Amino acid sequence: MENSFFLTCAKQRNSALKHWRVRPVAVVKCIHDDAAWQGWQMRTVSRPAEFFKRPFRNGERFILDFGEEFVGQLSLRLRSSENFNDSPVRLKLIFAESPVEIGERNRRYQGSLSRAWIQEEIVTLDDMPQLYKLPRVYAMRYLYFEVIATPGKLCVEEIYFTAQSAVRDLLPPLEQFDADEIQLDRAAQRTLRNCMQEVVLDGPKRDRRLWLGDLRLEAQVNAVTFRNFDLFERCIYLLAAFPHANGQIPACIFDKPSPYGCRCVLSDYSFLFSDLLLLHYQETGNRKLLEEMYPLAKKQFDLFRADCRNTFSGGGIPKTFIDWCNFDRTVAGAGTYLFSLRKLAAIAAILGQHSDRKAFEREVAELVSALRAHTFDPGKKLFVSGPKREISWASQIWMVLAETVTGDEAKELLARLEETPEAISPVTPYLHHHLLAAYDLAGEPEKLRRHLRNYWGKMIQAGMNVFPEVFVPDNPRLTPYGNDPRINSACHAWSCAPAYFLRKKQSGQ
Ligand code: RAM
Repeated sequence: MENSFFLTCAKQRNSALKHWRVRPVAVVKCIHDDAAWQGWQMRTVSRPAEFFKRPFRNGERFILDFGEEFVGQLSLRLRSSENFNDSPVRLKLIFAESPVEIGERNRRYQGSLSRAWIQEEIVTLDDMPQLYKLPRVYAMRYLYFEVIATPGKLCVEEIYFTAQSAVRDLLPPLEQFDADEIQLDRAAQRTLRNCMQEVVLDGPKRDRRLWLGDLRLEAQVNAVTFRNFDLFERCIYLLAAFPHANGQIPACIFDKPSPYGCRCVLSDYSFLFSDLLLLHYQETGNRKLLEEMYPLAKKQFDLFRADCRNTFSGGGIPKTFIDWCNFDRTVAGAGTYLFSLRKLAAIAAILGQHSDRKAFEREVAELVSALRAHTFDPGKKLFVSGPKREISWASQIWMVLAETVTGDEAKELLARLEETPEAISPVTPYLHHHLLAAYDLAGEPEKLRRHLRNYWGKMIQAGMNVFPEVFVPDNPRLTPYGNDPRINSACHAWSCAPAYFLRKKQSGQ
């Protein structure tokens, strides 16, 4: 049942968007190149001003590069070369975040999500000349433009994109940033900016939803960059407004045409709500919000307390996300519970709920000993998960974040991981963000910096100007959704870690 008070609070938060006009910076060609990321790269062939001096015939096509990714709407000012319009104009348009979406436009779609996410349109326009604004909002850097049919020849007088976001300008770099860090920071800010719409979207191309787990990482980056806390409060209220019948927060919210909760739940996201609240309180001092949300945050643990205890008897917490790959999530899931329970105890302390705080702290201590006793393999000196005693980066990362191991022990655990090639590696920047957080908490600033430069730096080297949903450097076509990388989201806000870790003061420094 929806909570109308929270919904009203959400609506009271400012969600106005800023709009600005951007124009193409180059005419480019899409070239197949095995050495390029996903097999495609764009090469500049001319400048738009010169290129548009000539008219276009039936079947002609071109690609425009807007220089960086934006989210917004496209406008076309068109006319036919002689004003004799004996038929409509028909165009095919493809809006692309990455070259692969244009390079493989004719390939049969093999993704497992709806192909309606692919940003392509057939547009038929009567009555030349005209200025036409496409009604849909797209996320794009590149525009593919094909003249399917035109009366006479088609003249392109103007093409522009009206970009939109809750924030517009990126912050200048910090003084100490070197050239690589400036690029990492800008791409991270741009990623978050593009996703900051009326709510914070996971990705502006796909799924265009407000996801709870994503929001927590985005809130960290917002705190060191745009500091638009109204938007984040709006998102917190929306998530809280649509609990499931058992009290669990939905994993995501659809905000249009009017907000509603998703049927899907992810228990790790539900626990992490407490960390999101704590950060928001620390940044804004909004105690009222913390008080309003406390019962809901607490409820998430009541729902899974018994499952978490079952971690030690062959069970575990159901439906956790952790990362996009196939692996045993039991230990990592318990880690998210424990990490978040510590945050809930901190909230209880702030709110003066002392008997709650004591109970949570007791539970934390019990869990730490049980996890160490039952899931730490003394021979391997690593945490092992599930009946097959799987070793994954996710388990170790969450055991460090949950402070099951601390100090030198945490450092050694993370170092040992690097020497364990069979450990299942992270797939998404979401889990890589948590690896950076684990390095930070363990007091390993050098490793943090190195990993940030290696992993996110490779995205920049691959030609990206925003950070994607999944990134495995030696598997460019990897997608969690079938077998078609065009469906991946190339601008995904859970990937904007660099701005946070470069701008925040690191522990141990
Ligand atoms: C996908 C999106 C989203 C994430 C969920 C679990 O739909 O990538 O960002 O939170 O999965």
